[in-house]
Amino acid sequence: MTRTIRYVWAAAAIIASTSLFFTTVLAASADEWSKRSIYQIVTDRFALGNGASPRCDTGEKKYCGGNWQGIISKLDYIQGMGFDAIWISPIVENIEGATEGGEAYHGYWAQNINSLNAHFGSADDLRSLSNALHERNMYLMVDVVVNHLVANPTSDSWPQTFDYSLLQPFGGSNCFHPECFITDYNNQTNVEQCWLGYSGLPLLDLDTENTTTVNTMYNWVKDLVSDYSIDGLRVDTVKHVRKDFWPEFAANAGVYTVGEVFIGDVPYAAPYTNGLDSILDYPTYFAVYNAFTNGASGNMAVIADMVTQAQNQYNHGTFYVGSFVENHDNPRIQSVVSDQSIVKNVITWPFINDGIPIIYYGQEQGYQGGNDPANREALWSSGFNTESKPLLNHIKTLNAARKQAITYNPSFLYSKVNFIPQSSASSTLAVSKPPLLALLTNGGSSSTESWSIPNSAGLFSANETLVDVLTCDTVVTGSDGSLSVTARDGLPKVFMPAKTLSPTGSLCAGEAEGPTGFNGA
Ligand code: ABC
Ligand code: CA
Repeated sequence: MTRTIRYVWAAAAIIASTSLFFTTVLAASADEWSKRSIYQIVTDRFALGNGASPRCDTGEKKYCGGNWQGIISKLDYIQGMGFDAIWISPIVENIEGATEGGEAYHGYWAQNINSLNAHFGSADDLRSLSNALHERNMYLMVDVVVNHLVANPTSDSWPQTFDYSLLQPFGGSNCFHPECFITDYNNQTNVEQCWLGYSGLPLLDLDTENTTTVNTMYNWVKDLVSDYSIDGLRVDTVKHVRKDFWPEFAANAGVYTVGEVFIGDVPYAAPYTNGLDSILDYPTYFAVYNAFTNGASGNMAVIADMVTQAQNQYNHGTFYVGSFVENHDNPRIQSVVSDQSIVKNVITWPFINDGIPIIYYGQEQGYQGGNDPANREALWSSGFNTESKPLLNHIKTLNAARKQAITYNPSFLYSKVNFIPQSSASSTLAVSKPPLLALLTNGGSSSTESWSIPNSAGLFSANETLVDVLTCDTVVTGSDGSLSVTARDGLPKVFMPAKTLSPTGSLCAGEAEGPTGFNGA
């Protein structure tokens, strides 16, 4: 009897520790991330743990007070929009005080990679964030920088001098490339071995050809992921480090890695998808940005062309790319476009494209900041309003639609979006990945646009009811299964067959024809 009880206790202890393990560590692969949807946060600008709303002037380039406890306090806000992952700013200790470029509030100017940025909180705070996310089955993605560290110059003579002992754990000029600034983006050695920045604020370029330095970085990333139960990494400045550095870095990370290769060109970007799991899809970003922000001269056909190139040239195609339309380095869409129909089209893009959607904090609140630093506004000044925020609701619906599509179609995540040719190719786009069909336009709210989907596209059956999940309006296909849509509002449309929606689900339940209770959303 005693023995049986002991066994029961032992089993309970194992179950308890196993479930503890699963709630605190989700370290996730590219496949696991591909189902997710990411909310990108600039930690200093998102929320304060004490709920305060200090003044934050982006132009001053100073710390405004956001921290990891602040993120914990607003997880309902993020999850409520349907996101199940966040990407936060780099977490390590940065150069302190004012530099010529302001303070290191963004986190990209590391000084000691073995200690945390105290402005954002303590190691316990970061672990609490990681645990709080995992308890909600959400993932934590951390931004990491390998390419450089930052110290103020100690003399203005050339080459400049620095107190290398501040740069830990490297601590010597022999761990860095000799000082030279990048002058020629067509010369890859120059891009990799010269320095970002300028003499007023140089980013000291790590010697990633030096075996000791390289191994330090490999060990560092391994420990970082395990110390804070990180589920994925956004890797900074990837094109500034030789390509064959990355495979072993990714292997040591052991979680999904998505790299920043800031370039508008697919052939240039593609090789980086071999070393890391994937990249942030900048080529498609530029195509989308240009198509929607140039009025009548914007060309939607370029988007289809770019995505097709990416599908064909990236390793794993576009299945693991980060798909985004705003971030902290580029002007927000609403800094250049105010027409809300166009804005809604742009926001629709990452959710209907291949890959993992990423929304940059503040887009849901209609933020309008232009170039860095204006695009790093404090989110607390919005009051985290979830009422009367049309873009927030738009994002929530799109997250739900994508989740429902993933649930409905088992091969959704491993199918490529297909572009159905349209007669007005520069102003309309028909993007299909069953059960989603998105009709987009850059025409704006006073335009009249038409789309037609021939029966040869093989998408629908005769007289089939489709629901635009953004409005819950319905259309019915023709007797041959073709579809014609004309609209005078310039709004995006995301159609799903009524049979793929549930009468008890969150998406247009009144129009749904799927089985009751069938709904992932
Ligand atoms: C500071 C100031 C800014 C000022 C800048 C020069 O210095 O705040 O006002 O304009 C961090 C901070 C920044 C800070 C920088 C420099 O450090 O966040 O505020 O800017 O001190 C990553 C991060 C980024 C971070 C760093 C540095 C790197 O996302 O937030 O910045 O850790 C290059 C890098 C890229 C980097 C980006 C900011 O700069 O490659 O990794 N982002 C061309 C080049 C790109 C270049 C880009 C922007 O310009 O090819 O390499 O990115 O400078 C397309 C072309 C592209 C072209 C674009 C503009 O057009 O195909 O090639 O990109 O069509
Ligand atoms: Ca470099």
